[in-house]
Amino acid sequence: MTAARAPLSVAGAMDRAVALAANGPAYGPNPRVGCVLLDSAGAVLGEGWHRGAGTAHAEVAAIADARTRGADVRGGTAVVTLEPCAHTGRTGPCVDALTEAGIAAVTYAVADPGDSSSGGAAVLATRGIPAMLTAHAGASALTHRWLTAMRRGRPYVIAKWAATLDGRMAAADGTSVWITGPEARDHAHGIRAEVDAIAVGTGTVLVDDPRLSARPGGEDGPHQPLRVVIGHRDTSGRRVWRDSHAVSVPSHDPRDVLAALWEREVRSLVVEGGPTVLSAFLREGLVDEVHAYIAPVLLGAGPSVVDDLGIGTMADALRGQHVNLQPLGADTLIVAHLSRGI
Ligand code: AOF
Ligand code: ZN
Repeated sequence: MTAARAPLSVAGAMDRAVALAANGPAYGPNPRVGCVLLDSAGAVLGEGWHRGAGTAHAEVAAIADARTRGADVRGGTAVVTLEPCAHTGRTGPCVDALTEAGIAAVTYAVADPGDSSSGGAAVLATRGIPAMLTAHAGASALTHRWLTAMRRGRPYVIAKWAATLDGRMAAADGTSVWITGPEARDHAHGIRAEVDAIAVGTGTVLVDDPRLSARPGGEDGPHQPLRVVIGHRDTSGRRVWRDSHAVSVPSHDPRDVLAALWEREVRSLVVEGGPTVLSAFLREGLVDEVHAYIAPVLLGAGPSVVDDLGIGTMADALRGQHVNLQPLGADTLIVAHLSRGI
């Protein structure tokens, strides 16, 4: 027998919906969404979250959960982290599922920015179901990358590098392995496992022959990002091409890269180097987030992480905001947002 849970306020249910949403995958074309269905006394009737593109949306999952519990959701309130969708995509409109289930009111935390999917709250209102937007910091944080991508019409871009204290990515002789330690490298693999694609230039492929796989904890994870090689040089036979989950974009214009990836439903991208590719994205203002893994190492010579960005004076410097520091073994990860986008 399960113990009866204490009734939830709508705010408490939203906290719960955010926690449920976090169970979904961070990668993929769809956002992470969670939903809790409450009766008028605040008892939980059903809960659900979105498990990725092609699967049930959170609202439909919560209605199905209520059904398996034998709960009657008619007259209930749906508390959902994203505005219910009004479109038929891979699945049907959630506004219809909620209406047919007899839900009487909806509270959501983030408006849907999609061209076809948005407008759900207005549709519900015309059906006599009030749908109220109540912002929630956790829901915004969970959807930040996806929302930025949707609003910009291009993948969310993370520029990642590992460097010495003096900003160098390799020694004068070109050796670059093991600048940072195992904790930093493992963390970077965790980030790879959360995104849709990883890009490097042909130079990096030719010099380092990277696998570009996501190996959190040292093992290939269940989700592998698309491997992207930017540039014109021939890299055939290298490890990136070991299977078909890789693509070449023969251009030096980052906009071409982002357009090609958007077509493939890539919504998040990590750009890992080398300096030419990183600099091109930075110069064009196409980096949303920088992940700099800094090792307590000095080289004094060797290539810098980025080349000339066309910045001649301090007033034009690119400045990070919302900076976060994370110690990783002997190294430090600095995360800085270059644009908020939303
Ligand atoms: C919701 N609840 O759980 C999700 C929503 O291709 P589809 O049918 O999966 O639709 C994807 C779009 O629907 C997605 O881009 C977003 O606008 C919305 N996702 N909506 O009400 C959910 N995942
Ligand atoms: Zn939906």
